[in-house]
Amino acid sequence: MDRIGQMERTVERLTSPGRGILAADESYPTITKRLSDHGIESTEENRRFYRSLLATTPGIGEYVGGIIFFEETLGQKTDDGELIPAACEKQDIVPGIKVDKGLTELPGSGGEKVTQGLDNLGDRLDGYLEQGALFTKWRNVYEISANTPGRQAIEANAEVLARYAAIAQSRGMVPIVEPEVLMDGDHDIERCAEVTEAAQTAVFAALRRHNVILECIILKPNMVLPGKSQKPRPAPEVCAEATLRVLRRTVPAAVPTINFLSGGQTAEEATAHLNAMNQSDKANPWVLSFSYSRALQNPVQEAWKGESGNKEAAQKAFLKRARLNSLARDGRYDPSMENDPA
Ligand code: 5MM
Repeated sequence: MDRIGQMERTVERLTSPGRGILAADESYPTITKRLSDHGIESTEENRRFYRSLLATTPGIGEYVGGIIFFEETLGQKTDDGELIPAACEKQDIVPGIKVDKGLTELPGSGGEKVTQGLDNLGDRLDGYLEQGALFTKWRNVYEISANTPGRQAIEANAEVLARYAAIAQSRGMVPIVEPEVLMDGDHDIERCAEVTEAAQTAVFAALRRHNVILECIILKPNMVLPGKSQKPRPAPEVCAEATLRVLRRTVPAAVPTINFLSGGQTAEEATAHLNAMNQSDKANPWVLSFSYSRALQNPVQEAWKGESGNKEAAQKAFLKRARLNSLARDGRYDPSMENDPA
């Protein structure tokens, strides 16, 4: 299969009915924080056990079409001695890989950040492909304050994101393009909309500049929400309409799918917001699905607690959360379903 055919096939698998993406690609500092929130130590064995538990959850392939991993996981094995990417394929789940190297200061910006990781990226991708990864992820971060993000940070981040996407596509790997406007702060929903629109506009201009094939990307944006400390929270329909308004203004119809990040929302909020978007009466040209990390994994870590005896309970919690988000992907979720047994 040629490069474009390979990417089309991957997009088809990732967008197949009822499915979304699990982000299990936390770098060492992030996974350490996530696990320690549940009293679990981040040892290599705990990370292997945990990510293998996710990938081998019986039946999870019905709701999850792809899992984004951190590079350590691609070489780790399940309890049955099978490489984790191979175990994913058995459930028809496409293995993916986070390829950015985190944030660094953007000189001249007064302290804003830009994502790094372009050096030797092509060579790294060749290795990940050999290990079974068929898609990639790169995340940009935009922090809202009275005067950030500035134009320099918006443009510099868009440029690296587009260069990454072009390199991934040169290897036949589908790039997840993730510009994340953070939820931290006390800004209102309109300010989030304004910044998200500016970031997306710059990203799509840069993708065009670098001849990225829009039909073979996955967009992973934030939802448009008020800052975390704003209370009370607006109704799901308000967030859904604000998010869709920005996306309709900025995202070409050629993009096949938009898989949202959860960004610190509770598991229930992230599901309700996705559901409200899929219930909107205006037609959208893209699939609207999920690529959550915390909103899928928090209940799993809560059930697991780092104890191997809790594996089955943890897998049940994962299956339940993934099923509810699968329903939300089709606008068929109702909060009363939260009380259904796992
Ligand atoms: C925003 O983070 C991404 C989505 O996760 P949430 O749904 O929890 O917002 C996530 O894929 C993130 O990129 C990974 O957890 C990796 O983070 P680090 O900071 O380790 O690169």
